[in-house]
Amino acid sequence: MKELLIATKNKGKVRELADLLKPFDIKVLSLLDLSSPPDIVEDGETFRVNAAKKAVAISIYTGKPVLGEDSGLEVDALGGKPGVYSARYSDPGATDERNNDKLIQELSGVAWEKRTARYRSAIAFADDDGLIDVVEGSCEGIITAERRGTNGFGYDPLFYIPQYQKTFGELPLEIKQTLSHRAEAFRKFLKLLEKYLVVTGR
Ligand code: ITT
Repeated sequence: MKELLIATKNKGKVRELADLLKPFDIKVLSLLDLSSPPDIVEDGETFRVNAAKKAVAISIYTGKPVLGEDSGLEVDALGGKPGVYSARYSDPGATDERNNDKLIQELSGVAWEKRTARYRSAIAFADDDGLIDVVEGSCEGIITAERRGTNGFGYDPLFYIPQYQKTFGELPLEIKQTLSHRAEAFRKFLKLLEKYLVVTGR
């Protein structure tokens, strides 16, 4: 397999997934490289369903093997919100900036020990024969009261990793790539990919 298409328009995801795929001899493309990819309605109730929708829709459209990823943040004090709505938490046209402002506001006054949260990622793999499988990863953290650091994307400046006493906004990409929800799902995806390459002979 010479090419893997990643069914996302999120530059932060493309950067991390392309970096994880660097050791392999695979050209990485994303929806940012296609001129008018179809819109995918992310109306699934789980990360798994939305990831599968992305992978299958883009695989049907291109006829290529596709990785679809759906992810988000579950905050315990908010009953698991924003969850599958993480990208559009503040409003339908949300930005990372406004999403972070809303999260800070919703958690104002909540004690440190009650600010527990986790990122979740589901990675789906599909080709022109349909869905191959979906795998998942998660990463535990604590939501800070203020932004710290400018690395990463999304909620990273607010996502504190106790082991390092730093947020993903402060930690370098190399560390995030060993700990993150996406990295964990990606390690499972690699096993699917290995099997796929053997079975299909691509
Ligand atoms: P695509 O659907 O095109 O992949 P998206 O940004 O809409 O892009 P999702 O629907 O999966 O992707 O939403 C994921 C949101 O969850 C993302 O926009 C961030 O706000 C948040 N998120 C997920 N993983 C994250 C990470 O590693 N760091 C920070 N925020 C993350």
